[in-house]
Amino acid sequence: MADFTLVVGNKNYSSWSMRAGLMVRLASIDADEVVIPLDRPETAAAIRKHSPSGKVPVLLHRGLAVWESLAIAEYLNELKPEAGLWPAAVAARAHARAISAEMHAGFAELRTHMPMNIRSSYPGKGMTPAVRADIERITSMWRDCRKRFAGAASKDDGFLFGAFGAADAMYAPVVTRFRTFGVPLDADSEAYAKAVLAHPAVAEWIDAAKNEPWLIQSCELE
Ligand SMILES: N[C@@H](CCC(=O)N[C@@H](CS)C(=O)NCC(=O)O)C(=O)O
Repeated sequence: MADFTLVVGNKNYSSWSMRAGLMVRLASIDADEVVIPLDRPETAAAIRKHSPSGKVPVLLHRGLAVWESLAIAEYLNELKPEAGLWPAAVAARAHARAISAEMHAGFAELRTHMPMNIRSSYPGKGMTPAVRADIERITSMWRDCRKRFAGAASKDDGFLFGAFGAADAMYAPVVTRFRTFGVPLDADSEAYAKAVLAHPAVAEWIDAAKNEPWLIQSCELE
């Protein structure tokens, strides 16, 4: 049994689980994984056994439960600062935390109208003026990060701050939503989306999502 356990929901539908799952992979810790299928009669009780908020993800470590995706990022960063979850430079680090917090707190229109569903394809659906505004804000942040911070990092693998980090994990489910809903992207955002999808931890999560047996009917659009 590993020292850590990450409790998540369906990999196909649970964007917050994906974020924490990617962060755990980045931190290179040995973690067991418990997947609790969402939207079933037994779901709430099963989650409550591990998570005081009644939500996933939750990271369990030596009697401690850490819930909320951003708190999990900070906990992993404290234990494994060498993993580079946040950028090394102070200004880049502040910016990475700000855009991650903006994701955590915002983009309700995008999240409502383009729900995460990795294995499905709904090109053209879900677009409204408010969703478009969310997409414009997100892609302008991506372009700005790439321009201001990625080139100045010690390593630029095509991600927001050079190397894949917690901020990229926060936006990875947005990238998969853009694919599910066939959202056309400008050239720089498309290059970033491709880099995210090609990252081994993201590719592994997507594969697992595609192979899950569960279906949540309310998340499947017509
Ligand atoms: N703000 C939380 C959001 C967690 C969240 O909303 N999780 C959803 C799944 S994506 C959940 O656990 N829902 C409970 C349920 O469906 O029963 C975070 O950042 O971790």
